[in-house]
Amino acid sequence: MRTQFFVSAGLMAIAACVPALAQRMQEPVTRDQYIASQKERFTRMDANGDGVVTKDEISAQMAKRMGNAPPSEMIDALFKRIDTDGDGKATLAEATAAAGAQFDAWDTNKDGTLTPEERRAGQMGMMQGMQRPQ
Ligand SMILES: [Ca+2]
Ligand SMILES: [Ca+2]
Repeated sequence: MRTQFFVSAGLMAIAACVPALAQRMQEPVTRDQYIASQKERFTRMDANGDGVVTKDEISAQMAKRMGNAPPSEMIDALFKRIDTDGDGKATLAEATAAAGAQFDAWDTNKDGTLTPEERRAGQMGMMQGMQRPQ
């Protein structure tokens, strides 16, 4: 009886500690919310704050998040998605447009919100697209 009490108290403590981020991922996001979150991400990646994100900055940001730098093909593929005019610089305007296009592609039932399932499916599709040989 006593043991059971401690177990459930422990579970409650864990539930209380679940990061807010994980909580956010559980909820559907609107197009505006999605674009706003991608803008935030862009700002974080723009390490020197010049309003332009380069491949090096993306690589550095991903290395920070994943512990090691991803392969350069992955960076190239990611970068190409944002740098639509191909001048080697990803601007906030390009990132915003890319986020909108990504939302539209991932919102498969076109209800204007992206559910965690739609997001996961979209990310899976993106990963597969990156791994596909040219
Ligand atoms: Ca560009
Ligand atoms: Ca949807």
